[in-house]
Amino acid sequence: MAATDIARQVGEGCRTVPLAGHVGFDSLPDQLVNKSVSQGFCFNILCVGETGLGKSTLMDTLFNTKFEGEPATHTQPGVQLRSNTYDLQESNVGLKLTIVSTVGFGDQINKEDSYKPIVEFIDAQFEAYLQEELKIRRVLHTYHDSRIHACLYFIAPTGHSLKSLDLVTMKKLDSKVNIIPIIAKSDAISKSELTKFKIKITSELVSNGVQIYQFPTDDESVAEINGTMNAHLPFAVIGSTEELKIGNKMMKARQYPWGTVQVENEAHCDFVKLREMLIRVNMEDLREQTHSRHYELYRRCKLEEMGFKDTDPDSKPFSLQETYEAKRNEFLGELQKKEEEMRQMFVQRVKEKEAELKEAEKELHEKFDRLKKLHQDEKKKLEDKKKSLDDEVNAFKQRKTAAELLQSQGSQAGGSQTLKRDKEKKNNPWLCTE
Ligand SMILES: Nc1nc2c(ncn2[C@@H]2O[C@H](COP(=O)(O)OP(=O)(O)OP(=O)(O)O)[C@@H](O)[C@H]2O)c(=O)[nH]1
Ligand SMILES: [Mg+2]
Repeated sequence: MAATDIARQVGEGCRTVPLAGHVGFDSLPDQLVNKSVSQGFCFNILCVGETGLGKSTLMDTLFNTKFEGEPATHTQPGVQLRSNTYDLQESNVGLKLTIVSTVGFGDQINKEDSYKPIVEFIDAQFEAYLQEELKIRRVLHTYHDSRIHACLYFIAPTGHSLKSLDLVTMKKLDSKVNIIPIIAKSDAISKSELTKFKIKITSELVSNGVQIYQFPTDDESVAEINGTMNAHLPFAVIGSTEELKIGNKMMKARQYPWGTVQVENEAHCDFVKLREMLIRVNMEDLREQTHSRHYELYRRCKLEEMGFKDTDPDSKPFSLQETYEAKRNEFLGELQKKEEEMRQMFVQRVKEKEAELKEAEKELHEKFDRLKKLHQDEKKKLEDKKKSLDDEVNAFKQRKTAAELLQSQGSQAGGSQTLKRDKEKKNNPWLCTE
């Protein structure tokens, strides 16, 4: 490279200076590559699709391995996300691959909230990254970035049109993640139907304003292939880990009684196109778009929600300190307001309780007075009764004394007559006394 070629001009005030010889900063790109390779890469794929649509099989086929994972049942009460991370190595490049798969998607009768766990999962990964970024001691170079870089949306090979669940879910996700729609198990649909199905899906996505990921065409080296591939979306894929001998080569294929479908045959399906676009050509762009577009949007909304702005109403730069102070004052104001409300409520409650207690006290007093009066009446009645009984007893006693007196007088008179009769009986034993 000529010395003059190396010269750079930055802005108006910069001078172009020719170099007299080799300096060495042309190795900067190599330094970057070496650093990146030694640090390793990470890539996170989210597979959204109904149970049994071939998500796990496609991942196994894409990465030419067998990842763990049990098939899901159709009896899940709601949608869940299952995440697994693997360390992969190809040549000297290390890749931390995370595969997140939906479990139970489309299995519920009411599918209204099916997209929510997916949106929440994506947001949670953004939030974790934002929290790391906002830390005083942040270690972003060793941080395991779990943000979703690509969302493979599995469309059932119905041959008709997109289900409303697909449209709703994709619409909710399109501002958060790079969506690559794929027609799953495309061996279940005939070639002519597939062409119509692709057109139908594309027109439905456009008419519903769903933004799917477009392979970038701004880089000259990949503009042509990416432009061609954009026209092939959604890719119709087939997955299989089974290897069959075709000709004299072992190939991934699915064998049927009437023939064999070759996964890597472009005349049979778009698997190779998907692998090329997702892994070999655009992996870095997907990572970049996730950071610069989707995460940036999340971060902006979140920080604005927290009260941070870049400029104040007079277009002056907004200082972090001022924002913090303003937010703190707002928070303290709200706290005071809440405290005052609680105090008022407490006073009100105390007053109510006091009134209730007073009322109860009054009722008790009235009851006491009533009972006291009742008691006095009762007492008076009893005293009257006692008095009348005493009088009766006295009268009885008097009558008794009089009767006893009479009796004793009577018995004295009766006694002298008996004596006279005894004497007569002695003298005359035959005298009858009766
Ligand atoms: N015809 C056909 N069958 C496929 C294809 N891919 C996978 N299958 C079969 O579909 C069945 C389910 O595949 P999985 O990969 O377990 O599906 P999944 O989406 O991971 O299922 P869950 O994890 O249970 O939701 C298996 O029997 C696969 O062999 C395909 O491209 N075409
Ligand atoms: Mg699975």
